[in-house]
Amino acid sequence: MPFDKKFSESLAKSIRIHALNMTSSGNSSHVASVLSIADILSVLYGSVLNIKPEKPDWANRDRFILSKGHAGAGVYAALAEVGFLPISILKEHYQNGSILSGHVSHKGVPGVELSTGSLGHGLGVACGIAYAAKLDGDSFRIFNLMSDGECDEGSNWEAVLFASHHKLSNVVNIIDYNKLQSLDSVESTLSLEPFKDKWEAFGWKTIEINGHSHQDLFSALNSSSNRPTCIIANTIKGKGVSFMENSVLWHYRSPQGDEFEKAIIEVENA
Ligand SMILES: Cc1ncc(C[n+]2csc(CCOP(=O)(O)OP(=O)(O)O)c2C)c(N)n1
Repeated sequence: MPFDKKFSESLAKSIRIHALNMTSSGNSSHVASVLSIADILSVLYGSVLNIKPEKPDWANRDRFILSKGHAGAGVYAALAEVGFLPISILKEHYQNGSILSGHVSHKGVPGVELSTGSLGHGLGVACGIAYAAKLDGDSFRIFNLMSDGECDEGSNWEAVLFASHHKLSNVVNIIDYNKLQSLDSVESTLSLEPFKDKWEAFGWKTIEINGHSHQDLFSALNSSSNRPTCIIANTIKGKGVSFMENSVLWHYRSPQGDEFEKAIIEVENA
């Protein structure tokens, strides 16, 4: 099926609007971290992942892991938009007793493969699933979405070696390269550059793209190789809301009152 860019961009807009509503009504953090990956989630859930909402545990489904689990609101929104969850449940996000916790949880939530939040674990699990799938002769793919700050965790680099050694061609790792962490820039915290060269040196096919271009994302996510693939997606933290873009303030701040209203209007009119 040809890629439907209009559908994909409209899905990303819905994810952004849900994320603003969820973080505002739950008074929770990480809205900018979700806005950063809304386009990536939209292309994955809307056009790439081979999944069946009516059969969330279907054995041959593609696996998706959100390793930057603090952006869980985005995954819940995407799952609701494609039919795994009722849209109405999103208003329970971050409320007492809700299954939709702030950091993404698989407990009772169809479509979520792994609970995350402690950074640095998604890629290792993805590579383990990929290795088992290869041994079993399974054909599904495993996608992991991690943050740039998360690359400071040493556990990832063990997984990177492992995937390359075992030629895990069924793994696609996407890095949300928004250049910001929670309190400062990536560059001043622990520099990653030359980033692409590092992944290449570890034996991964590495593609660098604009992480807000749906067409580029679709092409990169569908590219094949006999090696594991890493997609460095250049993104803007807070993308879509002018006063949240490239600002560390919005890692923890929750959109309330006028700020919430202004943010919704900007995303709706984009
Ligand atoms: C192991 C671990 N250490 C610290 C934290 C606290 N923490 C939450 S988000 C974050 C960093 C945010 O920056 P980044 O990982 O680049 O994510 P993004 O900017 O995409 O939100 C940190 C340190 C954590 N979740 N896990």
